[in-house]
Amino acid sequence: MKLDKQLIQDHNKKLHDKHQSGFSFIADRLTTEGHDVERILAKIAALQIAIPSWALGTGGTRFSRFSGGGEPGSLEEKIADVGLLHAINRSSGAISLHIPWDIPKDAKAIKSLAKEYDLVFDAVNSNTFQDQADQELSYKYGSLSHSDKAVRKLAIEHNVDVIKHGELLGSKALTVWLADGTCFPGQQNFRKAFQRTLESLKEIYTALPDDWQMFIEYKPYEPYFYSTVIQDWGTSHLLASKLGKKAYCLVDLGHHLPNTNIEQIVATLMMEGKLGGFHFNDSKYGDDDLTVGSIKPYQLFLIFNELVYGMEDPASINPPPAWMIDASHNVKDPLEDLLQSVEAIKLAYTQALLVNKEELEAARENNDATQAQEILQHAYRTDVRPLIAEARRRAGAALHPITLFRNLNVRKQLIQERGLKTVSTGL
Ligand code: LRH
Ligand code: MN
Repeated sequence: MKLDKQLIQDHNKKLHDKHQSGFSFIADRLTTEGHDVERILAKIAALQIAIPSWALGTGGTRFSRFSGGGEPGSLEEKIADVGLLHAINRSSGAISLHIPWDIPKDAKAIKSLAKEYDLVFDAVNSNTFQDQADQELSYKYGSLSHSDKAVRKLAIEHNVDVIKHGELLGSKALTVWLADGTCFPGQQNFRKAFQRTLESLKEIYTALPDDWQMFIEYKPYEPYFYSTVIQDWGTSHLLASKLGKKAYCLVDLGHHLPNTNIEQIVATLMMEGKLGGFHFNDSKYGDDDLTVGSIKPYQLFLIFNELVYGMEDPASINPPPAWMIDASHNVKDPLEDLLQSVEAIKLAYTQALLVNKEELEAARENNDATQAQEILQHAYRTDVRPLIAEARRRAGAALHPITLFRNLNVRKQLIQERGLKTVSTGL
């Protein structure tokens, strides 16, 4: 469904006065505090978040899945939905595909369709955590780490195949997440599993085009519940360091044991120049894949505080990270959930841009924890929503995405177009 720009202008006109007073209030305050509001607005607009192709339908758990209707039943419809999000917030200008869930039958046609919606393709994701219908050898006991060389070969060939699909679409990165692991003590030789995974990744690494990156995503558990071969940032960093300069670590916020200090991991990986990118989501307990910023918004701010520190550090050796969402929608409308997630990422980023880094460094050098918290939370407690809305308005997007999405009855229109029963490939 293509969104008529006039509908966005009409929406913004209705909200203009309320927005203008909120924006001039915060702009004046920040200018008084010495901030360059125009520089901040430019940085907000430049932050583009990639939308996962596997999270445009209703997610589910092993217990149930309650479809909301009007879901995209093809890659073309998925691109249309991401295009709709991008038209509404001009902040979702990329789509991250998962292979084989979203194999482009005609890559050229898919690439030009995405262009129509002003979308590019971010990292492509391989899948060696499911057996395909016609697959002879199973990934039940692993893929790149499997004890059987033939299974490892199959998984390597799949990843090389995914790179080829990505090249045809203009993608520049491969994300490798391995479910490989065990459910019981003694089930696997940890050393052999690591070595086999490294040897397999080396073969995939040689197939990477020169200007590509490989993102190694770690996860402590699920689908296996005793050990996971690539369980934490240290293992991912070890592999990325042994593979070479095109290999990086991918931080999925939901892939950390409770109370893990993720902002410290981000600072360390950035310091090492090995932070490749993110799968943004939020969680209360496990890999819950909830709306970004819905459970731990302060942690997200602290993560962006470390990111901004690294990105503004002239001596930083870390390339610009890949910004991607990885979520699953069990109770919210998938598109509303994604609009809220993009907003939460921009909120945390903008608040982090407001941190007075000189004063914070001075407080830290003086071991003044109280002053350090005052400085951090002054930025965190600043309502930056009018700034993000203004950046959207200037980009021709909606001042309030959720309000526009609902006023236009987008889901109702999608159900009329696609019906109630369409199922979207993915989680
Ligand atoms: C694993 C994961 C990985 C994807 C999958 C959809 O939990 O985060 O990034 O491949 O979700
Ligand atoms: Mn992920």
